[in-house]
Amino acid sequence: MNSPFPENFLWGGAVAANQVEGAYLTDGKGLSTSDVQPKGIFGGVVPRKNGDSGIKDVAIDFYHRFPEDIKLFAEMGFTCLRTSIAWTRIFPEGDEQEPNEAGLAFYDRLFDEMAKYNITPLVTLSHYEMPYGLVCKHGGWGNRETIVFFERYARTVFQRYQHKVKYWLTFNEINMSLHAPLTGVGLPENSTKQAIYQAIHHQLVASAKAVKACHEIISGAKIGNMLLGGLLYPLSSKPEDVMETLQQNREWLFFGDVQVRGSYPAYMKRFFADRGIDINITAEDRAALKSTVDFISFSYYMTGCVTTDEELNRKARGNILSMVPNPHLPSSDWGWQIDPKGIRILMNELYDRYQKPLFIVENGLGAYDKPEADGSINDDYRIAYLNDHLVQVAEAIADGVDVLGYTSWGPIDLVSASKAEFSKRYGFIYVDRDDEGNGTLERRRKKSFYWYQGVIRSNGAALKKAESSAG
Ligand code: BGP
Repeated sequence: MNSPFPENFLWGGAVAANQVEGAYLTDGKGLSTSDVQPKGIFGGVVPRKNGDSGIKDVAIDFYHRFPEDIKLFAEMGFTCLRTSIAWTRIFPEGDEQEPNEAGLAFYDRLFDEMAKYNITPLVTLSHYEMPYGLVCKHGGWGNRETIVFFERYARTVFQRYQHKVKYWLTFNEINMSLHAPLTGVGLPENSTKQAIYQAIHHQLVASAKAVKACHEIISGAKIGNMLLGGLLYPLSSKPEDVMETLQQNREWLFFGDVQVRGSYPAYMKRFFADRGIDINITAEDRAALKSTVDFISFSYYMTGCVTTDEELNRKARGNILSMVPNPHLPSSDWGWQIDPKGIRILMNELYDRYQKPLFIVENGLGAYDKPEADGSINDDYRIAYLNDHLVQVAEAIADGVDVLGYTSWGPIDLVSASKAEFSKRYGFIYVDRDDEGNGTLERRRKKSFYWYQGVIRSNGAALKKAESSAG
């Protein structure tokens, strides 16, 4: 097909500090909420002392090997790399007055390396981690004071990297806090909805303050929010199901509504009242929320269905978002339903709702890869998945949606977020490591590496409309 992607479309991949860097206590880094969840965000807390082992402690050793990895990304033609800064490298406990210079210096080296290849950094301030010190000593985001600590951290990195980083994101998948309170807002997993929403409120204020600070400090910067694009369909055309779907979609769109529109949407008044939730919002908070994002970024992996049928809901309970499976879609090895058309629907919905540019900052297929006898990895399933999604991104662009770029999740194999597995691979680049942490960490190009290189080189013209993994 001819390229429907704009000339300056940013192509690349996305990683997160805690899933690639390793070096979890190196150069003065403090313990993060990710470090105390060695089995992932759904694997529980293991209070740990220095030296305990967990697969993320080394991850893929990006901390030391990033020059090799950036070179491989450049070989694929990346014009953008999304990564995050580990807050604990900069403020190890979270409440210090002065930053840790060794941590700041690391990201200087990383961004300089990217600049060598003209790779634009897209940097998340907080990707599924915060200083564990803030959780233990201050009660995480439940405490209003955390806004002050976060703003100090955000201003520090904006100052330091103002000439190197122009694209920023505030909190990764900010709407996940309801499902993973420790990871999202530094609260215990059994926290009440009241406590979680108050913490979320503090985080939304902090996000807006970061937007303001970014605009003040960095000329020409663009800063976005980051939503888990959890699009839900009604399972049936019953009006009850359609209404319930509207409500459940609002539960995650609420975050975007605040971050893009600068105030709480009207529907949340009833939502909170029905649940006996009473949020303390000060006049100062309301004023702060008025600093709104420049673009909307989101992750997209799957869609789900909503029903008011109690029996079906009972059966579905237990999966991450309590979604009911869609009978029309296949699933990945991990049971995530594959829905390429869903990304086009989601993009249209978000653009209709906000009229702000979108950035797809995560999308990909977690799958088992089996190296052949000669060591090659023929991941045609991954190529099919990505191809089909990108074809739908192109359709959305043709629909009129303004899109800044696309960074696929995990361009190099990394530790999975939900359960800290290594066997769930997303990469174009294979990393020799297993779930137990064995392996040489050697990097190898998979078949998808050359495929993505061709897609980027042709600015999307090499995508195949007919190929289909699903849907
Ligand atoms: C998103 C997270 C990522 C990433 C991805 C895939 O929710 O932002 O950090 O890991 O999901 O999930 P998983 O790693 O569990 O397969």
